[in-house]
Amino acid sequence: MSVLVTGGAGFIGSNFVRSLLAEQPDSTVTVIDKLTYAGNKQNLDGLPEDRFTFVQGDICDAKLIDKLVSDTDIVVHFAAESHNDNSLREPWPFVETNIVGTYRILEAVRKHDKRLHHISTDEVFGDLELDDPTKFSDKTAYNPSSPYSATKAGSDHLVRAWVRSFGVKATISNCSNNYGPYQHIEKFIPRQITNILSDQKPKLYGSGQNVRDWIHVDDHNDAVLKIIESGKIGETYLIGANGEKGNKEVLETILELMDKPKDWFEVVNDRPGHDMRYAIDATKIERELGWRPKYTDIKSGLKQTIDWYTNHKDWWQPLKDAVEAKYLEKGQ
Ligand code: NAD
Ligand code: TDX
Repeated sequence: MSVLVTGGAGFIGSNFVRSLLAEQPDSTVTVIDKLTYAGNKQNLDGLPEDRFTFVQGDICDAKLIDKLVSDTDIVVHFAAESHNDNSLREPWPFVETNIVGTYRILEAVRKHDKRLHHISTDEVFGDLELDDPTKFSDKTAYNPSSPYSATKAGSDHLVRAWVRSFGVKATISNCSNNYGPYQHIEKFIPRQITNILSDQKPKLYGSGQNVRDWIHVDDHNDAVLKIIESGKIGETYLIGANGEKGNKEVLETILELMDKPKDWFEVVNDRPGHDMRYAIDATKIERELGWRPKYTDIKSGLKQTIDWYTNHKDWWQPLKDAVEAKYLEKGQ
């Protein structure tokens, strides 16, 4: 099987490429990645040269995408602008990459009759109240809040329309918040770990009550592999690991694991329009595809992630000052 992975130099995509090449010895992978600020070719170091090709390019480039798609069996589409805070500062790259880029992929898979798996997020459903007993399922109505989640919602709608109108062979997955190695340090968990490693206080938005449903990146990618193997065309699968935790609680666990006092953090300006809570009901993928998360204890997953950032200072230290300067402009 030859697999075209878009956005494979980013956090989830690079972990996916490593898992795929290890678990499916007959597979070959081509990554197309623009190498935006979020992509890093080093994330793909050490992969077998005879089974792996890297192409630097933009998913909005119709000619390039047409050629790459024609040469592959399946496209796994991770490429996106992925950070909510950036989408509040400058929405255009989100519209361009997440919507126009997905359109280009869809037109190419339609022309060449190739299988597509589209990676999306639980944020397309909006948010839940803290005390709401329901969770998101594939029947939940879309109600995105930020420019990021609105453009991801738009991309999901395009995929469904291409399935129904043109018979494109696509599946979609909407996953909850990932954590693990190679996550950009602009995101919550690595930002706080690298703050502590730099002797700076962690930064909590607003009340810290907001809840995210955490999943280890390897569990997300195992689920994606299952969908590629046995997912039903046209279906949407929600991926989550029952990992609901308040931001303050996650931060306190990180502080404890890094031998800092529980209250060694600063409260900073809240994110405008900040979603309160996400929660995934993953029974469909568990029941229909037999997927189960392996990291059921977030504390041990966080410990592994802290160890990774502690041992990979060369990877993140060159980025740290610029990331923090950008947050400081907004009092965050
Ligand atoms: P990331 O920002 O770490 O990586 C995105 C990658 O896409 C980068 O390598 C970047 O260079 C590349 N890219 C951006 N624009 C591109 C373009 N126009 N052409 C080609 N490449 C481009 O993001 P991530 O956290 O790894 O997220 C990957 C996917 O998973 C996204 O679609 C995101 O919406 C989705 N997702 C993420 C999470 C999460 O918690 N991080 C949860 C659910 C879903
Ligand atoms: O410094 C911070 N302090 C803080 O309290 C940062 C960066 C974030 N937060 C809060 C905001 C959120 O409630 O932590 C929570 C997680 O924030 P992010 O890591 O920015 O993630 P989120 O906005 O929830 O979105 C993530 O999960 C869904 C990914 O970035 C998306 O790509 C994915 O779709």
